[in-house]
Amino acid sequence: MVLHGPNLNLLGQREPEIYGSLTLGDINSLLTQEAKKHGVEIFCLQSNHEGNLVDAIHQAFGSYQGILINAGAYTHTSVAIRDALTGVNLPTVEVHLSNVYRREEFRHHSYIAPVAIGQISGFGVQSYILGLQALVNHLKNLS
Ligand code: CA2
Repeated sequence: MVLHGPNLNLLGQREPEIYGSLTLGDINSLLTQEAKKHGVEIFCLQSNHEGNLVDAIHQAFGSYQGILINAGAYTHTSVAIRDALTGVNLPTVEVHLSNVYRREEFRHHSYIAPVAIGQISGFGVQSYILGLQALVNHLKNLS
């Protein structure tokens, strides 16, 4: 399951200097193509609402093998999303388009990173592609 958090629906329409010019639809298409190369299926969902993201994480349990998540600003605030990830205990990779460590101090802390396999930040859409590759590789090594 691929989860996109708040405001990521604005991609391609605002702040291209930070987040690039691709839309969320473009990113989902690129991820779908990449997934096919690896013989896996993905389901992509974006929400601006913390509870919806929590619900989606719960629904991933039993239906999906792993989670690729850009929780947007909730990365830095949401104990609820972290608890949901801990609760379902699915392998999770955290991604960010921008390098959060080059930005404001409040973006340097992630509630998700300690419960994720790993984090990829700063490579634009490549962060998602690399994150998907890392997640698939991790899952294939488990089986
Ligand atoms: O770099 C990332 O991927 C972020 O997760 C993006 C979040 C930000 O709060 C995180 O610190 C880092 C913000 C997403 C907002 O996306 C927009 C896209 C276009 C226009 C406005 C916002």
